[in-house]
Amino acid sequence: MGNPLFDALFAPWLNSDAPFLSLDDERVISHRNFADRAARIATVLADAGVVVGERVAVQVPKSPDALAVYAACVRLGAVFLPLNTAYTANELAYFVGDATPHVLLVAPTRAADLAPLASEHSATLMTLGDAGDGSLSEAANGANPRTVVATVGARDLAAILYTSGTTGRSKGAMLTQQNLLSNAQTLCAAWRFTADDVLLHALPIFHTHGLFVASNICLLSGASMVFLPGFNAARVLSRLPDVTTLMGVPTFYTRLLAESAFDAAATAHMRLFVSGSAPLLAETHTQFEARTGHRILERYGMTETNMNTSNPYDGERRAGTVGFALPGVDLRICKPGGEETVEVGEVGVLEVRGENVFAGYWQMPEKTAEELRDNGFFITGDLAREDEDGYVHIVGRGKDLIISGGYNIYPKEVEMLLDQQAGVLESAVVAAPHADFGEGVVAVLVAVPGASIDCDSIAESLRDQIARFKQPKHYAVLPELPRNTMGKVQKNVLREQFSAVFDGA
Ligand code: MCA
Ligand code: AMP
Repeated sequence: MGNPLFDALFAPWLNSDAPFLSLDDERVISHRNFADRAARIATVLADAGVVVGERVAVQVPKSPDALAVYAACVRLGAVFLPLNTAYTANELAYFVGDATPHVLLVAPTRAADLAPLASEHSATLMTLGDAGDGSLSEAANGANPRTVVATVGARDLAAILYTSGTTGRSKGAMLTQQNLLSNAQTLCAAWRFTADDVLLHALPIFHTHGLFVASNICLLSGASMVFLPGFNAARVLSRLPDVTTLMGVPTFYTRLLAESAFDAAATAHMRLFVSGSAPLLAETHTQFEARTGHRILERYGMTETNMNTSNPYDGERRAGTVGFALPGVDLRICKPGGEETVEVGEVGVLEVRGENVFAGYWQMPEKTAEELRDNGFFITGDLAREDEDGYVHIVGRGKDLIISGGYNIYPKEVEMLLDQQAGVLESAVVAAPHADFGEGVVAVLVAVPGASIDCDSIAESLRDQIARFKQPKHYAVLPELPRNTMGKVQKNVLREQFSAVFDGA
């Protein structure tokens, strides 16, 4: 059995002095030193009682140690459960209650706030900061590196990543060792990653994009990373000479294009730019090529599936499309509500099947059954069409989802909070085009008869309840919501009505 992920991602480099992470302060951590740190962290987690299959929930700032916690979990056969650092205590309560992790690892600044939650669910609370601080870090400094590698199978869980649900309840996508490994292998080959590559890593490491797509590919190929704490256009520009590849959400590319120094000369040495997590406007693709001479490679994926499609490395990278199904991924476009496929050129619901597709939602068999068919096809909820050359176009979403700067927001979750606010009878949350984030959140409110609505105090009250990126960036009050004859709110009408609120943003 062994430990497939450990054997492929970590074992080959245990004794390598080649650089792995080059940091913002120009410190460089070798593969050997990273592995050693991960092995010490594994000892601390094992001493805390973490065994195969236990969840380790992690909400910490990006740092080499934070990535080493993932490596430690793989060594232990534990289930890594990363959480967006923007989530509030309120949001964390749900994840911890649902996943019942053995360890809850948080930033030192949040320890006091979250201690009651950890104790309520009998989780061991540990802390990890981004400057070598925190109880986990201190314990790891004094721990021996763990030499044992847990034996797990390809079908065993390696990670749970929560994705928001249409009903407002987040679902934990269970990802197996094989899901992660097969996708990393496929992407490494498709995008030609080798040990000579250096990836500029400016994404967060709590979502699929920065964690699995970016980091797993580098680990598998032996490539190194310039590992920045977050995206800052000037910082990215200054480190560009040190790298060969960049992966980002579309906002990275629009922000880089706003920098006049970002041009053909600055990017002449680059091998590859990859975009995903949200639609890249064809216009951005075209502008990028005109400015730099590079064609961005756009790909498409989901938390539940890792990556499904990609534009070709060789061959035409077609603007406004997500390319073709990756090797090993079966893709079909079905008529809504069934399994009958549409004709070429027609829009339908995209379904995918393959080793990349997750094992189901954590403790939600009904939700799993709704979205994962018995024959292995996963219903993505994205609307797509295939053109005559086989390129897949994502044309919309069947699910009521907003994607802002690459982060997902389910309107229902925000509407449920808005509906509880003083004076609010009902609400509708929609997206409006936003030049920086792609889509921005708009809240449309209707007042209880006779009551008035104070949007500023509502915005204030949402502050501690949901992550900042989910909070409406624009509020409007209407006498009533537009409805169709069935009584359903016509969100398309609202989208149209508020389509210009972020003009100039
Ligand atoms: C920050 N803010 C946001 C966002 N980010 N609001 C909406 N959407 C966002 N994405 C808020 C901040 O809290 C702040 O609010 C204000 O907007 C301005 O923040 P700013 O400093 O401009 O933001 P930033 O720190 O520069 O971050 C923008 C970012 C970041 C770099 C685009 O959001 C980011 O790294 N996004 C990547 C997300 C990602 O990795 N997605 C992959 C998911 P205030 O001023 O009021 O406090 S995985 C996935 O989707 C699938 C599987 C896939 O295919 O990859
Ligand atoms: P997540 O829940 O974070 O896994 O987000 C997955 C969703 O992001 C997909 O279902 C798509 O709606 C969207 N997405 C990811 N990549 C792309 C892309 N290249 N173009 C359009 N939508 C994308």
